[in-house]
Amino acid sequence: MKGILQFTLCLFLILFTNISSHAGQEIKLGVVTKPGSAQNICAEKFKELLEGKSSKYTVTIYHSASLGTETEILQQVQLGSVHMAIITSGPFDVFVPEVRVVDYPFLFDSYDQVDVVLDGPPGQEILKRLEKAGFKGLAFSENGFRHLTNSKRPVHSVKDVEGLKIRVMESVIHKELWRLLGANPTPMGWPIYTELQQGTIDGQENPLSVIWTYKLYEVQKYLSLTKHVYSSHIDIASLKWWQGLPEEDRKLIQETMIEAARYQRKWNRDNEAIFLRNLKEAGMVVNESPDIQSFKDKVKDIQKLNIFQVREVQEVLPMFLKR
Ligand code: EAX
Repeated sequence: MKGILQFTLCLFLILFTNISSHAGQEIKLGVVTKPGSAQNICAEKFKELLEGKSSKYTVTIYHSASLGTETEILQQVQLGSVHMAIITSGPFDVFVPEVRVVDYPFLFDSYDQVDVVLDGPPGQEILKRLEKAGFKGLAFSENGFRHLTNSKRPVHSVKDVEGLKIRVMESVIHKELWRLLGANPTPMGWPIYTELQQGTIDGQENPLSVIWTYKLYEVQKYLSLTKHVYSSHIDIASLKWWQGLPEEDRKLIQETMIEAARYQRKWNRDNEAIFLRNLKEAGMVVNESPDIQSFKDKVKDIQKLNIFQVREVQEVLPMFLKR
Protein backbone atom coordinates (compact mmCIF):
# COMPACT_ATOMS: atom_id res chain seq x y z
CA MET A 1 0.00 0.00 0.00
CA LYS A 2 2.79 2.35 1.01
CA GLY A 3 4.54 1.52 -2.26
CA ILE A 4 1.47 2.37 -4.29
CA LEU A 5 1.07 5.66 -2.48
CA GLN A 6 4.70 6.56 -3.10
CA PHE A 7 4.35 5.60 -6.74
CA THR A 8 1.22 7.74 -7.12
CA LEU A 9 2.92 10.68 -5.44
CA CYS A 10 5.92 10.32 -7.76
CA LEU A 11 3.69 10.16 -10.80
CA PHE A 12 1.82 13.22 -9.65
CA LEU A 13 5.05 15.15 -9.10
CA ILE A 14 6.41 14.19 -12.52
CA LEU A 15 3.17 15.17 -14.21
CA PHE A 16 2.89 18.42 -12.30
CA THR A 17 6.49 19.46 -12.99
CA ASN A 18 5.98 18.64 -16.63
CA ILE A 19 2.81 20.67 -16.89
CA SER A 20 4.33 23.69 -15.22
CA SER A 21 7.44 23.58 -17.37
CA HIS A 22 5.21 23.56 -20.42
CA ALA A 23 2.94 26.35 -19.24
CA GLY A 24 3.62 29.48 -21.31
CA GLN A 25 6.29 31.95 -20.35
CA GLU A 26 4.55 34.83 -18.69
CA ILE A 27 4.44 38.16 -20.46
CA LYS A 28 3.66 40.87 -17.97
CA LEU A 29 1.73 43.63 -19.78
CA GLY A 30 0.89 46.93 -18.08
CA VAL A 31 -1.90 49.42 -18.71
CA VAL A 32 -2.98 52.17 -16.32
CA THR A 33 -6.67 51.94 -17.13
CA LYS A 34 -9.46 49.61 -16.02
CA PRO A 35 -11.25 46.87 -17.99
CA GLY A 36 -13.50 48.32 -20.69
CA SER A 37 -11.03 51.15 -21.41
CA ALA A 38 -9.33 51.74 -24.76
CA GLN A 39 -5.92 50.43 -23.61
CA ASN A 40 -7.54 47.33 -22.11
CA ILE A 41 -9.42 46.52 -25.32
CA CYS A 42 -6.09 46.36 -27.12
CA ALA A 43 -4.37 44.44 -24.29
CA GLU A 44 -7.13 41.84 -24.10
CA LYS A 45 -7.18 41.39 -27.87
CA PHE A 46 -3.41 40.95 -27.87
CA LYS A 47 -3.65 38.32 -25.13
CA GLU A 48 -6.43 36.44 -26.92
CA LEU A 49 -4.62 36.48 -30.27
CA LEU A 50 -1.16 35.59 -28.98
CA GLU A 51 -2.33 32.78 -26.73
CA GLY A 52 -4.41 31.46 -29.63
CA LYS A 53 -1.42 31.42 -31.97
CA SER A 54 1.20 29.97 -29.65
CA SER A 55 1.30 27.96 -26.44
CA LYS A 56 4.73 29.34 -25.61
CA TYR A 57 3.45 32.52 -23.95
CA THR A 58 0.74 33.51 -21.53
CA VAL A 59 -0.10 37.18 -21.14
CA THR A 60 -0.97 38.64 -17.74
CA ILE A 61 -2.54 42.08 -17.90
CA TYR A 62 -1.74 44.37 -14.97
CA HIS A 63 -4.37 47.08 -15.09
CA SER A 64 -6.24 49.70 -13.04
CA ALA A 65 -3.09 51.51 -11.90
CA SER A 66 -1.85 48.37 -10.10
CA LEU A 67 1.65 49.17 -11.43
CA GLY A 68 1.33 52.91 -10.76
CA THR A 69 0.92 55.77 -13.24
CA GLU A 70 1.80 55.57 -16.93
CA THR A 71 5.12 57.27 -16.17
CA GLU A 72 5.85 54.62 -13.54
CA ILE A 73 4.90 51.79 -15.90
CA LEU A 74 7.33 53.21 -18.47
CA GLN A 75 10.10 53.14 -15.86
CA GLN A 76 9.34 49.49 -15.12
CA VAL A 77 9.43 48.68 -18.83
CA GLN A 78 12.86 50.32 -19.04
CA LEU A 79 14.06 48.08 -16.22
CA GLY A 80 12.51 44.99 -17.80
CA SER A 81 10.40 44.12 -14.75
CA VAL A 82 7.34 44.77 -16.96
CA HIS A 83 7.71 43.19 -20.43
CA MET A 84 5.13 45.06 -22.42
CA ALA A 85 2.81 48.06 -22.05
CA ILE A 86 0.17 50.11 -23.82
CA ILE A 87 0.72 53.72 -22.84
CA THR A 88 -0.79 57.06 -23.92
CA SER A 89 1.67 58.91 -26.16
CA GLY A 90 1.63 62.04 -23.94
CA PRO A 91 3.80 60.79 -21.05
CA PHE A 92 6.46 59.40 -23.43
CA ASP A 93 7.85 62.84 -24.21
CA VAL A 94 9.59 63.04 -20.85
CA PHE A 95 11.63 59.98 -21.94
CA VAL A 96 11.86 60.60 -25.70
CA PRO A 97 11.23 64.26 -26.59
CA GLU A 98 10.46 63.42 -30.25
CA VAL A 99 7.18 61.80 -29.22
CA ARG A 100 5.72 65.23 -28.48
CA VAL A 101 5.23 65.77 -32.22
CA VAL A 102 2.56 63.05 -32.19
CA ASP A 103 0.60 65.15 -29.68
CA TYR A 104 1.12 68.40 -31.60
CA PRO A 105 -2.12 70.41 -31.29
CA PHE A 106 -4.57 70.36 -34.19
CA LEU A 107 -2.22 68.22 -36.26
CA PHE A 108 -4.96 65.87 -37.45
CA ASP A 109 -8.54 66.48 -38.52
CA SER A 110 -9.59 62.93 -39.22
CA TYR A 111 -8.75 59.34 -38.40
CA ASP A 112 -7.83 58.76 -42.05
CA GLN A 113 -5.06 61.32 -41.74
CA VAL A 114 -3.92 59.71 -38.51
CA ASP A 115 -3.58 56.30 -40.16
CA VAL A 116 -1.56 57.66 -43.08
CA VAL A 117 0.93 59.39 -40.78
CA LEU A 118 1.26 56.89 -37.93
CA ASP A 119 1.29 53.79 -40.15
CA GLY A 120 3.60 55.53 -42.62
CA PRO A 121 7.23 56.68 -42.34
CA PRO A 122 6.67 59.42 -39.68
CA GLY A 123 5.08 56.96 -37.25
CA GLN A 124 7.69 54.32 -37.93
CA GLU A 125 10.43 56.85 -37.27
CA ILE A 126 8.94 57.59 -33.84
CA LEU A 127 8.74 53.87 -33.01
CA LYS A 128 12.42 53.50 -33.93
CA ARG A 129 13.48 56.42 -31.80
CA LEU A 130 11.97 54.87 -28.67
CA GLU A 131 14.85 52.41 -28.57
CA LYS A 132 17.34 54.87 -27.15
CA ALA A 133 15.19 55.05 -24.01
CA GLY A 134 14.91 51.27 -23.67
CA PHE A 135 11.55 50.77 -25.40
CA LYS A 136 10.84 48.63 -28.45
CA GLY A 137 8.00 50.38 -30.31
CA LEU A 138 5.61 47.82 -31.78
CA ALA A 139 2.44 49.59 -32.90
CA PHE A 140 0.07 52.50 -32.37
CA SER A 141 -3.34 51.88 -30.91
CA GLU A 142 -5.41 54.86 -29.81
CA ASN A 143 -7.08 56.89 -27.16
CA GLY A 144 -8.75 59.17 -29.72
CA PHE A 145 -9.30 62.90 -30.16
CA ARG A 146 -9.16 64.71 -26.84
CA HIS A 147 -11.92 67.06 -25.68
CA LEU A 148 -12.27 69.42 -22.72
CA THR A 149 -14.57 68.93 -19.73
CA ASN A 150 -14.98 71.10 -16.64
CA SER A 151 -17.27 71.79 -13.73
CA LYS A 152 -17.29 75.60 -13.86
CA ARG A 153 -18.78 76.86 -17.13
CA PRO A 154 -19.54 76.03 -20.76
CA VAL A 155 -16.51 76.54 -22.98
CA HIS A 156 -17.51 78.12 -26.30
CA SER A 157 -14.20 79.70 -27.23
CA VAL A 158 -10.69 79.79 -25.84
CA LYS A 159 -11.44 82.82 -23.69
CA ASP A 160 -13.68 80.62 -21.54
CA VAL A 161 -10.62 78.51 -20.66
CA GLU A 162 -8.90 81.44 -18.95
CA GLY A 163 -7.88 80.56 -15.40
CA LEU A 164 -9.46 77.08 -15.32
CA LYS A 165 -7.43 74.60 -13.32
CA ILE A 166 -7.04 71.77 -15.80
CA ARG A 167 -5.45 68.43 -15.02
CA VAL A 168 -3.00 67.47 -17.76
CA MET A 169 -0.99 64.30 -18.33
CA GLU A 170 2.57 64.07 -17.03
CA SER A 171 3.78 65.32 -20.40
CA VAL A 172 5.81 68.37 -21.36
CA ILE A 173 3.81 69.23 -24.48
CA HIS A 174 0.45 68.97 -22.72
CA LYS A 175 1.51 71.26 -19.91
CA GLU A 176 2.83 73.88 -22.33
CA LEU A 177 -0.25 73.60 -24.52
CA TRP A 178 -2.68 74.35 -21.71
CA ARG A 179 -0.53 77.16 -20.42
CA LEU A 180 -0.70 78.76 -23.89
CA LEU A 181 -4.47 78.25 -23.96
CA GLY A 182 -4.77 80.31 -20.76
CA ALA A 183 -5.51 77.54 -18.28
CA ASN A 184 -3.71 76.72 -15.09
CA PRO A 185 -2.36 73.25 -16.04
CA THR A 186 -1.77 70.72 -13.28
CA PRO A 187 0.12 67.54 -14.29
CA MET A 188 -1.13 64.35 -12.61
CA GLY A 189 -1.08 60.65 -13.33
CA TRP A 190 -4.28 58.78 -14.08
CA PRO A 191 -6.94 58.27 -12.63
CA ILE A 192 -8.26 61.64 -11.45
CA TYR A 193 -11.90 61.11 -10.47
CA THR A 194 -11.34 61.96 -6.80
CA GLU A 195 -9.50 65.18 -7.60
CA LEU A 196 -12.35 66.24 -9.88
CA GLN A 197 -14.92 65.27 -7.28
CA GLN A 198 -13.17 67.18 -4.52
CA GLY A 199 -12.67 70.20 -6.74
CA THR A 200 -8.86 70.19 -6.48
CA ILE A 201 -9.07 70.68 -10.25
CA ASP A 202 -11.84 72.22 -12.35
CA GLY A 203 -11.45 70.15 -15.46
CA GLN A 204 -9.57 67.70 -17.59
CA GLU A 205 -9.31 66.65 -21.22
CA ASN A 206 -9.67 63.18 -22.67
CA PRO A 207 -11.38 61.29 -25.49
CA LEU A 208 -15.09 60.45 -25.22
CA SER A 209 -14.43 56.80 -24.35
CA VAL A 210 -12.45 57.82 -21.26
CA ILE A 211 -15.01 60.40 -20.11
CA TRP A 212 -17.69 57.73 -20.40
CA THR A 213 -15.81 54.72 -18.97
CA TYR A 214 -14.56 56.64 -15.95
CA LYS A 215 -18.00 58.22 -15.31
CA LEU A 216 -16.53 61.71 -15.39
CA TYR A 217 -20.04 63.00 -16.21
CA GLU A 218 -20.81 62.53 -12.51
CA VAL A 219 -18.30 65.23 -11.58
CA GLN A 220 -18.02 67.34 -14.76
CA LYS A 221 -21.01 69.21 -16.15
CA TYR A 222 -19.57 70.77 -19.31
CA LEU A 223 -18.07 69.10 -22.34
CA SER A 224 -16.68 70.93 -25.38
CA LEU A 225 -15.63 68.97 -28.44
CA THR A 226 -12.33 70.81 -28.84
CA LYS A 227 -10.52 67.95 -30.62
CA HIS A 228 -7.30 69.74 -29.70
CA VAL A 229 -4.96 66.74 -29.73
CA TYR A 230 -5.11 63.32 -31.28
CA SER A 231 -4.06 60.97 -28.52
CA SER A 232 -2.31 57.82 -29.51
CA HIS A 233 -1.23 54.85 -27.44
CA ILE A 234 2.18 53.48 -28.13
CA ASP A 235 2.33 49.73 -27.72
CA ILE A 236 5.79 48.78 -26.54
CA ALA A 237 8.03 46.04 -25.24
CA SER A 238 10.97 46.34 -22.91
CA LEU A 239 14.04 46.50 -25.15
CA LYS A 240 16.04 44.52 -22.59
CA TRP A 241 13.53 41.67 -22.72
CA TRP A 242 13.01 41.98 -26.48
CA GLN A 243 16.69 41.56 -27.24
CA GLY A 244 16.68 38.19 -25.49
CA LEU A 245 13.80 36.80 -27.59
CA PRO A 246 14.30 34.55 -30.61
CA GLU A 247 13.75 36.34 -33.93
CA GLU A 248 10.62 34.35 -34.81
CA ASP A 249 9.01 35.18 -31.46
CA ARG A 250 9.70 38.87 -31.96
CA LYS A 251 8.01 38.68 -35.33
CA LEU A 252 5.01 36.87 -33.85
CA ILE A 253 4.64 39.32 -30.97
CA GLN A 254 4.96 42.41 -33.14
CA GLU A 255 2.56 41.15 -35.79
CA THR A 256 0.07 40.19 -33.10
CA MET A 257 0.27 43.61 -31.48
CA ILE A 258 -0.25 45.32 -34.84
CA GLU A 259 -3.35 43.17 -35.35
CA ALA A 260 -4.66 44.00 -31.86
CA ALA A 261 -4.02 47.70 -32.40
CA ARG A 262 -5.88 47.69 -35.69
CA TYR A 263 -8.83 45.98 -34.00
CA GLN A 264 -8.78 48.47 -31.14
CA ARG A 265 -8.65 51.58 -33.34
CA LYS A 266 -11.74 50.34 -35.16
CA TRP A 267 -13.45 49.66 -31.81
CA ASN A 268 -12.80 53.24 -30.70
CA ARG A 269 -14.04 54.77 -33.93
CA ASP A 270 -17.13 52.55 -34.12
CA ASN A 271 -18.15 53.49 -30.58
CA GLU A 272 -17.51 57.24 -30.42
CA ALA A 273 -21.02 58.28 -31.41
CA ILE A 274 -22.43 55.96 -28.74
CA PHE A 275 -20.14 57.42 -26.06
CA LEU A 276 -21.28 60.93 -27.01
CA ARG A 277 -24.93 59.98 -26.89
CA ASN A 278 -24.43 58.31 -23.50
CA LEU A 279 -22.72 61.40 -22.10
CA LYS A 280 -25.58 63.63 -23.20
CA GLU A 281 -28.11 61.23 -21.74
CA ALA A 282 -26.13 61.25 -18.50
CA GLY A 283 -26.77 65.00 -18.33
CA MET A 284 -23.60 66.63 -19.63
CA VAL A 285 -24.02 69.99 -21.32
CA VAL A 286 -22.23 69.52 -24.62
CA ASN A 287 -20.94 72.13 -27.04
CA GLU A 288 -20.35 70.13 -30.21
CA SER A 289 -18.91 72.98 -32.23
CA PRO A 290 -16.93 75.39 -30.08
CA ASP A 291 -14.88 78.12 -31.78
CA ILE A 292 -11.90 75.91 -32.63
CA GLN A 293 -10.24 78.71 -34.59
CA SER A 294 -9.87 80.72 -31.37
CA PHE A 295 -7.93 77.78 -29.89
CA LYS A 296 -5.78 77.40 -33.00
CA ASP A 297 -4.92 81.11 -32.99
CA LYS A 298 -3.65 80.88 -29.40
CA VAL A 299 -1.27 78.03 -30.18
CA LYS A 300 -0.11 79.05 -33.63
CA ASP A 301 3.39 79.88 -32.35
CA ILE A 302 3.80 76.77 -30.24
CA GLN A 303 6.67 75.67 -32.50
CA LYS A 304 8.74 78.56 -31.19
CA LEU A 305 8.75 77.21 -27.66
CA ASN A 306 12.00 75.73 -26.35
CA ILE A 307 10.44 72.28 -26.16
CA PHE A 308 10.41 72.26 -29.97
CA GLN A 309 13.96 73.60 -30.33
CA VAL A 310 15.48 70.32 -29.10
CA ARG A 311 17.57 68.82 -31.95
CA GLU A 312 15.80 65.45 -32.03
CA VAL A 313 12.41 67.12 -32.09
CA GLN A 314 13.51 69.36 -34.96
CA GLU A 315 14.60 66.28 -36.88
CA VAL A 316 11.14 64.72 -36.89
CA LEU A 317 8.77 67.70 -36.74
CA PRO A 318 8.82 68.47 -40.50
CA MET A 319 7.73 64.90 -41.28
CA PHE A 320 4.60 65.50 -39.20
CA LEU A 321 3.86 69.08 -40.25
CA LYS A 322 4.47 68.83 -43.98
CA ARG A 323 1.44 66.77 -45.16
O1 EAX B 1 -6.33 56.72 -21.14
O2 EAX B 1 -3.94 60.21 -18.48
C1 EAX B 1 -4.74 60.38 -19.41
O3 EAX B 1 -5.36 61.44 -19.56
C2 EAX B 1 -4.98 59.26 -20.36
O4 EAX B 1 -5.64 59.68 -21.48
C3 EAX B 1 -5.71 58.25 -19.51
O5 EAX B 1 -4.77 57.32 -19.15
C4 EAX B 1 -6.80 57.51 -20.15
